[in-house]
Amino acid sequence: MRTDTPPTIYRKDYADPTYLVDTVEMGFDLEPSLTRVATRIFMQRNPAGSNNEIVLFGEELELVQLRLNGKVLRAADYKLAGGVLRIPGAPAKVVLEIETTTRPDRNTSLMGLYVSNGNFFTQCEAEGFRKITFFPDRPDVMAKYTVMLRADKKAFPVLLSNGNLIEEGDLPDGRHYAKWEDPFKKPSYLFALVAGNLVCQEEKYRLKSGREVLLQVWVEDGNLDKTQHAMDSLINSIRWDEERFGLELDLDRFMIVAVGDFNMGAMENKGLNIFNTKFVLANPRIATDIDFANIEAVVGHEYFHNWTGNRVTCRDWFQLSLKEGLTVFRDQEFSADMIGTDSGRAVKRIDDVRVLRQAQFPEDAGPMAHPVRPDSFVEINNFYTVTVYEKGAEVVRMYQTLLGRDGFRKGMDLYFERHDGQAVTCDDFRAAMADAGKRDLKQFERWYSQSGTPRVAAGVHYDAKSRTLELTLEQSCPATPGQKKKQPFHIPVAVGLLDSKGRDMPLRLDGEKSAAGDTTRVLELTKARQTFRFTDVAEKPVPSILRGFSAPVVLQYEYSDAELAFLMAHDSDAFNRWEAGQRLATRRLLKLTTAVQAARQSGHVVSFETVLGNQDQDSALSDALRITLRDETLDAAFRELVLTLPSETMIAEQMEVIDPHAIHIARQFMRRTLARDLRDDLLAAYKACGTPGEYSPDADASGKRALKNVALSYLVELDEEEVLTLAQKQNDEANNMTDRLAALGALTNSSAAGKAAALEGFYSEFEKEALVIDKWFTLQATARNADVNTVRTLATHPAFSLKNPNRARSLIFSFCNGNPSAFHALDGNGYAFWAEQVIALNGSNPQVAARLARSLDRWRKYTPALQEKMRHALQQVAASSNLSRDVAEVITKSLS
Ligand code: 0A1
Ligand code: ZN
Repeated sequence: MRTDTPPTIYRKDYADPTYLVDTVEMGFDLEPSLTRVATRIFMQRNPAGSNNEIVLFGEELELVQLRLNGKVLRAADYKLAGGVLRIPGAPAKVVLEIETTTRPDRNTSLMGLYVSNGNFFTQCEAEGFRKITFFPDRPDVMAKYTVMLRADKKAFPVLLSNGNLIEEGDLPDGRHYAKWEDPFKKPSYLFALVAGNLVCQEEKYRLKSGREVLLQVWVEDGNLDKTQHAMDSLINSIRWDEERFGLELDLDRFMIVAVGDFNMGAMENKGLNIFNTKFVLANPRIATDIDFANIEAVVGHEYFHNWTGNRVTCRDWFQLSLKEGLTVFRDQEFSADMIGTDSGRAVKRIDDVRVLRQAQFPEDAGPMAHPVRPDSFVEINNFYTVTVYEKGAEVVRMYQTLLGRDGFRKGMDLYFERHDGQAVTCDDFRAAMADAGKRDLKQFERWYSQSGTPRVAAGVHYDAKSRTLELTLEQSCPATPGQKKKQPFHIPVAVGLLDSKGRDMPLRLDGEKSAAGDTTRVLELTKARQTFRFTDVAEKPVPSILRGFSAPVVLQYEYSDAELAFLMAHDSDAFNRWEAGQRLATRRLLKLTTAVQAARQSGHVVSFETVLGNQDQDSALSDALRITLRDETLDAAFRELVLTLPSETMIAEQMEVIDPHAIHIARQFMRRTLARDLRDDLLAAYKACGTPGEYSPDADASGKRALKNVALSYLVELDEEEVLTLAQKQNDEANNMTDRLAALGALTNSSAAGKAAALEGFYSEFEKEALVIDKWFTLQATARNADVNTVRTLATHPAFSLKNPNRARSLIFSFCNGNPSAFHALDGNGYAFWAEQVIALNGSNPQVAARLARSLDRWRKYTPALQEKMRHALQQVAASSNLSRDVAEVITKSLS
């Protein structure tokens, strides 16, 4: 392990900046091998600062010259160490001029200024601006920027930066320039420039106020047939933010640029959003329904940041969820509103909760667990997490649940009224909500300060004589790193009661004059244990608790199988209807998993099929799924969700000790059983949803495709000629990527004769479409018969490159995170492969490496044999030299 342990940064150590910046003027002479940057910073001493030392950050920069108020500084005038440049004893008003050079074409970290496919791009969040120049690179230093870009005109015909283009022209020697001015103050992490050979689709759009704005989507030549959906999504986002939150686009020009090499999804740079191509480029030929939906969500997300993040930003990086949790909540609501129907909203809600449970709950239970507002970090890049984003969004959603939609809007209005143009904290946001809603939200603060997923155990007692129902809720929260004991959370629990016919009963709480009109009630659980008494309850009800997933908790309630089937058939709350099915399936899957383990232990297993087949034959799940599958009053999208079994990762989370192989065998057995039990209904659904027609990504059409394709995936489990022919036909005739990929996946996971040819045909057809080739790699890495050797072989394919994050994710991450039974092979070869890849990535791109490093962070949850091998692999990474701060933090925390 590296000896110089990187320092930990603590939230409690926050100190105001010593100097504030008014304006920044930058000049770039862009050349891939050596770019010169001249920066002029107009700064003033901050009255709130503690001294007169100017503190600037700079990394991987060549410092050419430094001038303070016109005077060249000599080495003795400042201190430069560990990426920090300090100028002590500075005057109250300072003009600092800095000349630096960087080498963009050697920048493989994709932070700061880098080259992708011959074009220049920047990525400055969180601390990338310091790779461009020395600067007080912290979000609470906000300034106005003017940027001059100069470059060779032929190689880099397009020159973009934040704000408005105020001047452009030619220079000697075939060079040209463009000058950009951003009228708004911004933190340095929102700075951006793009230079290169790009083309754009543009549209003029009239805002509600009547002002006209110019919208552009920039891509590489040849991709203009893939920008319409992003443009539509942008226009819908602009309209939605005006309507739902009264927030108008504040610039005259708004640009989106797509880049093929990008560490994350996209970036909200002021007026110049830079996107991973994955979240821009789409047409029916290359993109799936999920891609279309993701593009809409990410375009919305980045656009919504313009207010929640840019106009009001974060005081420090511990407050990251202030902008991220809020903006994810906004993009979730946007996507839901774009579907428009109640059932569509429910489908979106289920999707979001699935992500939370699949990724965030495990994080919150592992060694990297942290509060939504962390107290410390080593590397901030490691804290762009599902906790900060998705749990953060749940926390914001709870304000809306507690205050109501109108109350939440009032809170948002007050937040902007108070803080526009400022860098603030999560506490400021909470205060705006509390003040606008006249509510005491003090206890609510614990959602920001305590990590871990709370448990809410429910118990009911019905007394027929007094017609009362007592609902007792008891909360607890498991210990997490650095937090042994937790205080009670303020938890909104939405509850309804179903009568024996499955209808919602009127709800009247003890002490109320009459039942409220609403048949869902939000109870506020604030103590460790609380009892709520409902009166006038005519018969013993089946409770529907945590409707709409009203809080990010685990609900513990002992439903009988019959009650779950009843809720699946009747609950008016679509989320809980789906939830009941998941509970039923999980219960059965856990039983089967235990049976596999027992059989294995007994030694003489002929076939698991026989062993599991002898399990008590329980048709409750098949029967309940059949009812749902046949119910045409339900959206196809909803039926697809009900039919989809909890993932292997989700099942693993329910186990004390994770046994990936037993889980896999059990789940596969259940899929085959369901396919057999539901064969005719699945075929009928497949045929009913199978009218191709012209492709549209709308909710109804994509829902039908989803149902059709989940039916197909079950049916191929039967390995029948008839079904394999269907899959082959769909593969050959599909007019869109959703159906094509589903068919290819079905074939790949079957014994179909044509599967190798289908894979090859797919590759040659889409060879030029990088995003589709990513899908090709993923499909094979997650295929049922894939093992580490499959992946090793694919890694030698000429189209594979570890340097491109999307490609690395498509193969390596997909295997390590998306194929648990193969990755966790008993021989430990999956882990050895993982260690190699982490070490390789650490050298080129620490951020991406650290993400991969997390694949083993829950190693202590696994069977002893696997644990031992995982620890070995972790130690191997720990022992390697030149470990980045990013990877070192993850590995150290995993092993501690
Ligand atoms: N703020 C972006 C996320 C983002 C963070 C870091 C990045 O580079 C390392 C890039 C993007 C968002 O929430 O969309
Ligand atoms: Zn964001």
